[in-house]
Amino acid sequence: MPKAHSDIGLIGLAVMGQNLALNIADHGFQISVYNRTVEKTDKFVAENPATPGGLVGAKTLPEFVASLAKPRKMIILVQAGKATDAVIDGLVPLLEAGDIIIDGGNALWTDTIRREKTLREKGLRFIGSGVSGGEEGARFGPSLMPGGEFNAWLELKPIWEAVAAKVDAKTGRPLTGAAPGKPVVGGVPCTTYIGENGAGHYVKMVHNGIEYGDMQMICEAYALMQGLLGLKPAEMGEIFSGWNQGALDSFLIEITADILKQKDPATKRKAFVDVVLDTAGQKGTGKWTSTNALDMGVPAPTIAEAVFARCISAIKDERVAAAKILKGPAKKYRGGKKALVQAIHDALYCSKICSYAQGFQLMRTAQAEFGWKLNFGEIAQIFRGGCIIRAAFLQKITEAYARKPDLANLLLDPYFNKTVQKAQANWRKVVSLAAECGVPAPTFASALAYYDSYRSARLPANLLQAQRDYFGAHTYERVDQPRGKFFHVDWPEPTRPQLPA
Ligand code: NBP
Repeated sequence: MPKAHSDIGLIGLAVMGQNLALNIADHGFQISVYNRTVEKTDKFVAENPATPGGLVGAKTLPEFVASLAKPRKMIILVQAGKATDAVIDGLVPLLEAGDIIIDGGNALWTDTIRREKTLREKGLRFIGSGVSGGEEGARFGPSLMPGGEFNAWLELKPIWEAVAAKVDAKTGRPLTGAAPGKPVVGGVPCTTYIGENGAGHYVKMVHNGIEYGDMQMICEAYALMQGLLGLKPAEMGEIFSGWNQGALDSFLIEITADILKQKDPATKRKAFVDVVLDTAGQKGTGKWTSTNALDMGVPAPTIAEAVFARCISAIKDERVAAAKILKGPAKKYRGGKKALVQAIHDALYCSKICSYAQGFQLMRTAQAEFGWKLNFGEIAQIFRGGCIIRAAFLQKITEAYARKPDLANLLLDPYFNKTVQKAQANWRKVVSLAAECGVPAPTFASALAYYDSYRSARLPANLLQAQRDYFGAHTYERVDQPRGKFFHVDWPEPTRPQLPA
């Protein structure tokens, strides 16, 4: 017998909405669903008649709102931006004080701050929740990053904890159900309260920026094995499978191994990866992360490099034309395979540490900027399952923040410090070889420059500031005077070319 009122509702029945609704219903919650195009709702409900919690289809927004238990909880999973505002505008006149709207889309965190404030002024509660893991995650356990009013989170918590991915409390390894699609019993849910207003969507954005970095770094490892050693995809697939048993154990390494071993379904002979066109798109969250890093003045060059790598991949025709004109070095790698494969592994791991250090620096600065109180150990913990960047390595980040919750930079933690020290010779060798042999490795090189800059007590910015003082009277501080005291030199007028009389 269906309940008179559903436990929760969901608006937006595209791929994410359908999967999350089924996940929620699998956990015994009755869920009302609504979609702007009514046929999608009818089809979805008809195709899924027997979920444990039950699906209730609503043809109109008033019908949808009336079907929910009070205080009403409703998830929006529509296209981020204008569509989200349109849905909120449609809902507001139908709601009562205390009702909770949850935006699970990839919203820009400043939009979430704006929406939370506007709705709070109307007596409504708003949660902006990052939902990570794509459609598979939404269906069988995503990583969920909710931000908003804390008491609204407490009401959502039982549902969010039930549907989130679960990991083993000790090892941090993702847990799976007894059979495919069966809910996981026990384990730690990959969700936690992130902070007020836009905090959840901010953390989701940085998560995506980190994901851009991880993906590009893996591509560089592949390009180096191919370019320096001439390895074939299947052999690289085996190497990645081996790496997946160690420090690099992660979802992205695992799928990379599978992809490299895959044959082209069309020709059945060629490696699949060899027939895929080398142009990649970018949907915005990587760009948002990089733009925000620039806005806040936080160095996150490796994440930005990963976005630029996609941009340069996208200008395929230009690259093909340039390849005929611009020549690279003649040098070839002549050393052994095993040692270089290990060096590439180490370069990947060190670069990954730097990329995560940058992502966590961003969140650290944002919490001061936006008045949030973020728990970085918990954030790393909820990335361990459900999401694309899930990795054994995240356990090390959680441990680092447990040792020192106010850690200034991940690189300063003893584990990461020692790891990089041990592996840096290999990292440097790989970046040098890449440059000498002309194989582009932008994130590896950028991460190494970040590491060397961060560990430099003195950078050449002294000269830079002197230049700024020369041409723009920007002033400079002195090494022998307290910080905050500014000086200026009356520089001579720069010599200008004499115009003929
Ligand atoms: P889309 O982002 O493709 O959005 C399609 C949905 O938005 C449909 O239900 C559509 O209704 C609805 N919609 C639009 Br478009 N304009 C609307 C409007 N003005 N009023 C009401 N509904 C409107 O769906 P998705 O890929 O499932 O993603 C949903 C959200 O989840 C997005 O914010 C996305 O960024 C985020 N996300 C996606 C993924 C992923 O892997 N796809 C992962 C993580 C997060 P219609 O059927 O009537 O056109």
